[in-house]
Amino acid sequence: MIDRTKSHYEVIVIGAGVAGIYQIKLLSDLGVSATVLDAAGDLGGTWYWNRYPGARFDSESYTYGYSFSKELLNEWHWKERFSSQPENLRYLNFVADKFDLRKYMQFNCKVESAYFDEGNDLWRLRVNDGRELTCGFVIMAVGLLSIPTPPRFKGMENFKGRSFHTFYWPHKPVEMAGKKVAVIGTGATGIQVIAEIADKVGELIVFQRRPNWSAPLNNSPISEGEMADIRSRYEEIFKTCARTPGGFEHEPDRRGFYELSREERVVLWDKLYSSPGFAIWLRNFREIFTDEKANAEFSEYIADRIRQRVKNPAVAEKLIPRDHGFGVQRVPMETRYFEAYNRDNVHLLDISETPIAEVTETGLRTTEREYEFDIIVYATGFDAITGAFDHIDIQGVGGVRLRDEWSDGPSTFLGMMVHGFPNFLMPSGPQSGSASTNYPRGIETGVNWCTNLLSYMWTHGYNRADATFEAQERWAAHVKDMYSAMLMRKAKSWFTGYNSNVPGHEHGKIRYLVYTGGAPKYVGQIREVADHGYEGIVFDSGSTPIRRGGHEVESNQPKVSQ
Ligand code: NA7
Repeated sequence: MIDRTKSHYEVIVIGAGVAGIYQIKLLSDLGVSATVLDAAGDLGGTWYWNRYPGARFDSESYTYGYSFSKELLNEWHWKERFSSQPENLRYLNFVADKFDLRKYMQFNCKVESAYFDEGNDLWRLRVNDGRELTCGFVIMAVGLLSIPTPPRFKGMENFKGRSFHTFYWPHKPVEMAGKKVAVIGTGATGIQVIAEIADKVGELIVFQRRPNWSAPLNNSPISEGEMADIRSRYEEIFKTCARTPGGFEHEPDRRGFYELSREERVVLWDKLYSSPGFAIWLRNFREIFTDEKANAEFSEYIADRIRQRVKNPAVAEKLIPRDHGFGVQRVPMETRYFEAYNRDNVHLLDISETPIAEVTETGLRTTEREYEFDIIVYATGFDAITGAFDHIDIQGVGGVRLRDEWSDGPSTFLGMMVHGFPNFLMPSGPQSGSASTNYPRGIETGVNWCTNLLSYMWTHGYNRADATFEAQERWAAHVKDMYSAMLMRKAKSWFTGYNSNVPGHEHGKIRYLVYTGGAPKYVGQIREVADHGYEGIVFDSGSTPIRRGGHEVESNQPKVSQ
């Protein structure tokens, strides 16, 4: 007989970042016996780890905060339109303390394996401190970009100076004045860090393999008066986010690209170039995402902007991407990034011409020559979206390993469940809406849906929920189908599963990692599944009552609105 009353917890949440904090808030509201495990020394996820100079939102701060509590919205003052890492971490701590959530969290707890005990409908989790913890449900709030991927250069261990991946930027300030610094990588992270440190270091050499399209963030402070105005409009702001594809305030320009003259298009683009945040990407014509010719014309417009900002024409040309158009990869937003290359102490090295051959004791050697450095910064990205799953030995029914199931790319039901892995929920899993949306907007949707599913199970006395193979196949096919209209399907980017530092993730074989149909469509579909009694999920009943905070109680839980 199934006896879950002997489990340590009803629910274990893995990850104390943006999703895990909200998830434990809802579980604590329901009085469920639950804990959050995180490998880090404290809460915050992405905002705990990424302490590199220049780390900040590209989302408008007031669209990034949680929307679930009016009181919280009224209490928190976002100081900048695009808030920086220290402030973001303060915010998450403020939320955890305000709702007294820290008591549910266990830090320095790295989950090494999770195994589904079929006889008991229990998950058995092995933690790095030697404990085995059991629970009825596992909720994977592991983040999208939480497994950093340093390069695999020969001799990396020999370097005598300081070197780190941006994710592991030291907690104590790094002395940079007068230092010779190398930055490897020019994605969103590299672009933020380069722009921020250019005038603070002795010498900076940027090792660029491929440039990225990038445009001004146009950040500004938020005064008390402006914050009061934002507070009065929160409801409207979140409504706007809910109806836009990316979950931002930015809505696409619905005029047809080809209905306007070139001059009229440029009027819009001039305006967008000086507008804040992702406007340049998401308020643009929709054809930018789907039509090669429209995309090429706009990319050339941005290329001219780069040429105007970079004094040395040869350097400017190197900063202009040739292998992809604007916006088919995630667009990094920048603050005086291109101007950094006008400084005498900043040099751009094209390592597509002269690749890095090895790391030496004193610096880096390319195929051309050797360079000496005090500090080497690896801004080389992440094993995105599935990496955090692959790093835990997850075994479902019949001992099947999730990492084996996903070796050629993930297949999920709604991005939140995997067939053969019962009671295993992913509020921001691969193929979910969260992965391609303003993250907190996405995870609120995912966490609400997962919590409602749990409440439904508790109400009906179900012990086990598993997505059917057919439902999963349909979802995975739908996700793949959504990619077909998008230019991004061809991109060498983490959205398509590319990462040159992870074996098997080389360019050429697409992984359908994110839901590209837009947030409203995604929310509509997951809501429909719930409204139809969770069609596509098979439930099993057992005789054991559900554990709440150590008590066995009957359940009739209220729903969280989707
Ligand atoms: P990205 O966007 O994956 O960028 C990684 C960068 O590092 C990119 O320019 C890569 O060049 C470069 N890279 C990676 N490995 C190497 C090696 N081995 N040698 C040289 N250059 C390398 O990661 P980010 O951290 O910048 O951004 C990730 C997300 O975080 C971002 O989209 C935001 O959502 C937040 P490549 O393009 O592979 O030639």
